[in-house]
Amino acid sequence: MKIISSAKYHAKKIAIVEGLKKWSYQDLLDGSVHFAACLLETKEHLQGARIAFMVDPGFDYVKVEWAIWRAGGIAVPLCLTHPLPSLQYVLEDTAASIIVVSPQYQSILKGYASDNNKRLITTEETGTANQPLPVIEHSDPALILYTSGTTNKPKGVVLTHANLEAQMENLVDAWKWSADDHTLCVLPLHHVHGIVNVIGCSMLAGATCEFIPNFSAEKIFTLFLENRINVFMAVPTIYYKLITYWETLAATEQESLYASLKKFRLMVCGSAALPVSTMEKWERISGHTLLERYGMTEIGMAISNPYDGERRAGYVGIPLPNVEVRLVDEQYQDIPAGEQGEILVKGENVFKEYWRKPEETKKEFTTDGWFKTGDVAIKENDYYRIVGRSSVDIIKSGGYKISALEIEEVLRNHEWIKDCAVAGIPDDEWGELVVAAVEATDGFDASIINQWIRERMPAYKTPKRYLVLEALPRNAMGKVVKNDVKKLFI
Ligand code: MCA
Ligand code: AMP
Repeated sequence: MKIISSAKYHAKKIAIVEGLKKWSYQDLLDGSVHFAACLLETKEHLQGARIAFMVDPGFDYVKVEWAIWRAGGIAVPLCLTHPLPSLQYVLEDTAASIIVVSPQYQSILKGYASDNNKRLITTEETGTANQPLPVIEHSDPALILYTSGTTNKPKGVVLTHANLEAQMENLVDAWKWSADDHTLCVLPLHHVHGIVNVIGCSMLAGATCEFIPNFSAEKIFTLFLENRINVFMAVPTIYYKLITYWETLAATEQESLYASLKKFRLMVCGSAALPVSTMEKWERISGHTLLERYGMTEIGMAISNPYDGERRAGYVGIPLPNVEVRLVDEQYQDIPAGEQGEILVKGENVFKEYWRKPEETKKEFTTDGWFKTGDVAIKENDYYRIVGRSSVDIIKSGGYKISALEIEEVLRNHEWIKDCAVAGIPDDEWGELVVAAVEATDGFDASIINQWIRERMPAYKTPKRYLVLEALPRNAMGKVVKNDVKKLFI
């Protein structure tokens, strides 16, 4: 694993910072060897066993992730804010045999683990240092991440070590990461953006990655003012929230921030469309032109504005080196220049398969091996611009991908709801807001429904607005017309 050889090369450098605590790459190497021994017990190789982990961002997270890899397991990061049923879905779908938790999450999963015969261990446990570690092949699966799609339940995306290395190396080269960089991680660590772009790239480059436990505009600006951090990556909603907070500051504080932000080497935005207004405002307050890029759980990053050349507002840029991109029509034929088409992607960065879903995997690739992203783009003067998605059932809100069908499925279980249609509507802050139109029975109460669905789904997946209808708009085939549902809310 290149990330391990790079850590050995940078052994004395500071890898991780959490508040006043600091760890070197040597600490990470030692910590992950000990924890790998603990995972292995008497085994020589985990042989691709799925190891789920619910660990706070920081040293322990990276230690556990590397330990799973070094012991030959597949890492399955769990979302720290998901309710038990969502965690259970991932644990059951992957058939994870071991669950690793930060001590404070033990109580959430203890009952589940003992009822289901799973080994539950905390990050505090440790094994012996001299246990030999297995040889890890490039083609071995390394990570399973869950992503919502056009099916109602999320699918597990299997990424191999080769996929992850290709994704990281492409970005380290394209964005000129170096061992002198110091980044701040504020993103959740069950998605590619935080795992690969922030932690993976900084670790591969021998840079320093600083962590805060959760998003706080105030805390982020306080750290920026200390002039250590020079690389930052976030979703558009985060830049929007930072701008909103900046607007509440006194002029002197705004000036100090400008002076600190101006010194950054790189600021990147992605995971959802960056509104031109957000990009322009950020440039005014920081003196920085955000670098927007386009990616997906299944492929990592594919298209990026250039590090050195023009960063064009409203565009995601040009394909990264080593990533092939095509725009095609509905028959998967190349479209004429200047027309819109679905983005197809090929390269070592592209995932291996959906976990235990061979049919779904096959459906998402063309017969000659191109991955169908479902995103529609147009190429103008060599730069790609994302114009939409081929499925109205996929919503992107706060940088999270949300399946409208998954929420509808849950809503339909409530006795007050005869039928429903969930859609995303444009919103400056969140990108899209999740809304639901429902055919309701007497007694329907939106606030009770909201509470009810929150107990079953993470808060960000719950509809923010409901519209009570007698009948949903349908086409001649009796199917609900989602675009008409969206119009009802705008
Ligand atoms: C939260 N709230 C929302 C949403 N999310 N309201 C509307 N729409 C939403 N999407 C509400 C909550 O219900 C709550 O309301 C209030 O906002 C605060 O919620 P909280 O979760 O505390 O929000 P936050 O802490 O302010 O977090 C916002 C966030 C977070 C920092 C933007 O959503 C985030 O970290 N997003 C990043 C996701 C990400 O990394 N995606 C990358 C995946 P109330 O108070 O009423 O309860 S995509 C990817 O990896 C690909 C490969 C790529 O291209 O990068
Ligand atoms: P996920 O499956 O959570 O990894 O989300 C991937 C999806 O996010 C892509 O298929 C796009 O729809 C969207 N996305 C990522 N980056 C951008 C961007 N810069 N502009 C528009 N959409 C984006």
